[in-house]
Amino acid sequence: MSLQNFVDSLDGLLNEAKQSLDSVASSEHLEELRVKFVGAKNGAIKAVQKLMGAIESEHRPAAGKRFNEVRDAIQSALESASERLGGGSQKISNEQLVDPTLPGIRPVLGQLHPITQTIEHLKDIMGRLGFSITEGPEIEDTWHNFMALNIPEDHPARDPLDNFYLATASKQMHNPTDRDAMLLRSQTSTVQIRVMETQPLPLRIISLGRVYRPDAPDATHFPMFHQMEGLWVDKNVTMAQLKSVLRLFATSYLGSDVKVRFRPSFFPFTEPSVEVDYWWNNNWIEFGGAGMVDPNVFQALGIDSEKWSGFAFGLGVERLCMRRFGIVDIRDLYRSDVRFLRQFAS
Ligand code: FA5
Repeated sequence: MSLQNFVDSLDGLLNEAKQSLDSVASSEHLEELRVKFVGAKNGAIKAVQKLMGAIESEHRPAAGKRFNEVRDAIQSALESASERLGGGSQKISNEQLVDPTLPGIRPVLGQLHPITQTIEHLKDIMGRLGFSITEGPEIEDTWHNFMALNIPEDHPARDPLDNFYLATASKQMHNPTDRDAMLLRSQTSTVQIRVMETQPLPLRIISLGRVYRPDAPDATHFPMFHQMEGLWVDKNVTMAQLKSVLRLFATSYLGSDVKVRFRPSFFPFTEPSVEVDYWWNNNWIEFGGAGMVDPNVFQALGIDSEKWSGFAFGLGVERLCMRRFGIVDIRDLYRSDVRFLRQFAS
């Protein structure tokens, strides 16, 4: 076959393809034309390509060059026809995907739980009164939870019905009188002991954290709650200072109109001891206990009670939070109902 005849066949094919593709009016017809001209098996371009083998070898490079040009020209004519018919079947423009006139979606912002907000607030107030912040473990031994706090073996506070004693790998059931029996701490007063065991005197600390008691839940009780423990040990610390600190704290946190009442009470680790009430909703509500550190506690830790004196207090964080936010039922704090919690924006 001569080069000229081959080129004529190619040009004829290109003309035919262009004419058909210029007038194609549907995607179905376009697909038929694609198969007809460039189909992998029986496309017309394939048939012309086969003719190349019959061309004299010296003209084959020119024939190949022309063949490629025509094949590319048919390919781009197919693409233009496809675009003219709407960009093929699947192409959708970004403008079609996004409707900028729709209202935006407001992102859901989290916020701090009211108890977390309260803890931060209490730390802030007590920090300004010169107290530094310490922490202690929630799983305790009976030494820190009872013995060192002068709570004797037969004291009802150690009863298994009033505490969450733990089973450990070595023991299924702990005898509550064992020094190494473990329990979920029932009060943050454990931290008083841990601090006096490890830190040099004088000291002025608070510790905020969870405590656990098998109390039946009601409006003011929950089996897990938080306490703020305070401890001030120095030379000549007095009961008058204890009362001043608690009054200052109450007015800073609850407002200058808050009424504070101290009632004589008993705790094994303080002497004398008081209970602290604040006036709320036409009622006196007990917020915590306090007192002067009992000399027996100092002695258990090897501290000279003739030289050092101190006061300690433990306040219920939930009850403070409830007083400030006007929450009447402690259980609402732990229902995890975001409709309720969202009211207390931080
Ligand atoms: C104590 O826990 C003592 N450790 C406080 C103390 C510390 C006295 C230092 C002296 C020196 P009490 O058991 O009264 O005391 O608890 C203190 C406060 O925790 C209570 O006044 C109350 O506000 C809160 N509280 C007690 N039980 C619950 C409970 N089940 N749910 C919520 N708050 C509670």
